[in-house]
Amino acid sequence: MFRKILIANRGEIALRIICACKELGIATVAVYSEADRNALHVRFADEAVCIGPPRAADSYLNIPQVISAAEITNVDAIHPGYGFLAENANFAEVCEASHITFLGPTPEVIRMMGEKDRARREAASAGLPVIPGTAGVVEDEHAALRQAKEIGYPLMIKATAGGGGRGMRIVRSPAEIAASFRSARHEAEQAFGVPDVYMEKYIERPRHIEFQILGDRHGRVIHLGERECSVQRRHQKLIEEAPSPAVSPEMREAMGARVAAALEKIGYSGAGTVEFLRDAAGEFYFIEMNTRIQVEHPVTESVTGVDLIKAQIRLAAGEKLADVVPAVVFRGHSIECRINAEDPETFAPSPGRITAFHFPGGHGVRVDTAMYSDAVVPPYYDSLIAKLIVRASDRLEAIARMRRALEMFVIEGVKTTIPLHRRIMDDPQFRRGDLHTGFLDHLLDSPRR
Ligand code: MV4
Repeated sequence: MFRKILIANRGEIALRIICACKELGIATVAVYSEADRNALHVRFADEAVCIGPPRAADSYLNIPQVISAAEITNVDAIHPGYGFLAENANFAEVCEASHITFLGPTPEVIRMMGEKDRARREAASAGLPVIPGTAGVVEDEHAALRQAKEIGYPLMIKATAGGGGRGMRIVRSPAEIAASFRSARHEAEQAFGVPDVYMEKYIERPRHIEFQILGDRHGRVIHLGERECSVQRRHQKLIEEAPSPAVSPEMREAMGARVAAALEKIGYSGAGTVEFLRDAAGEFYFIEMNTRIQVEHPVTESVTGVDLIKAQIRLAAGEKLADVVPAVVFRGHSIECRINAEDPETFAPSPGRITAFHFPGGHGVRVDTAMYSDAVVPPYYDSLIAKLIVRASDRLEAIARMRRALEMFVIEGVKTTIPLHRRIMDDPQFRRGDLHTGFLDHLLDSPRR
């Protein structure tokens, strides 16, 4: 087992990883930017190293600085958390070259999944259903028009380097193809430095459902069920839950087994998430894979009882899945609300000093946060300040528990998305579990009762 782990992250996820390390008896090293001197991850780690100025590019994303901190403190592994360096294949390679274990899959698998059209091909050849589309990159406008005819309309143009919805276009007729192809390529080039795009049939009003998986270093992969992540705005999730209201136990076992078998073929190790769109007919289609621990992992922990971060660390140390996760049993329902320091109407970031902070507790309530009264939310990073997670015996009890927990969450000094979450918990469509990726846009457009 590792003696000491460096956590290349900040905020609630850095604290979450420190919790797991403490329980495993592993020493921790925090890294921090000048804006995070008074942060809780610095206080609760055994050691802390300042790695640069506030801007992420100068600190949390600065690979030489992170590796230097790891070498000075003599750690044997680095946990990247989510965001920052978590899906950076070059960083994983530098870790390997420095004889430091990167707590994630191999650089090859990270790279494979980062190229979205390649990920799609690999998923298909490993036996996962994919959306009908092009075999690879679309070379020019003429090829686009020709291949669009085979796929049919509406279709979607997507950036191979994609993510976060950038370089994506919906195309509804042949007349739009050329202009959309050009603008998608331009946007992809601007955003990722790679203009390549591919095309898929467009799925109208899908649900976003993702499967959690864990792989050991002995070739075995298991699934831990799915999460429903359809409540999102501009590709930022707001609410996640497990299980999905749309997935039966039979469907969970059938899809989960397929996902695990596919990822065994690919040679996946560590924690990962396989994202699907589910259309109105109930069909699942692979869209992409995330090779990291995700923000919403706690809802899976709540319904399975598995500590995913501890599992991630033990698996990376070479333990077998049969020992780390002897059996997966699903129980009850869990919901997570992401509480952001943002204006709940405009979603404009609201950094500043938190003048009062009281979070709810009681039966079935978990709060993952690195905030406290008098803490400062810096303007340099994402605006997530707390995750409120509830578990209950069924979905309606979980909603009732979330409602009361949101009422008892006090955050003063910055604006937060708590009022929006309260509105969603009271929405009849949400309460019915009748969700799709356009749900929140629709709610925000409709007049308030
Ligand atoms: C799609 C789609 C419909 N049809 N692909 C958005 C981000 C990227 N990861 C994939 N995305 C989508 N791909 C086809 N063929 C609809 C979306 C999509 C979406 C997906 C998941 C969660 C929220 C979304 C919001 C808008 C569009």
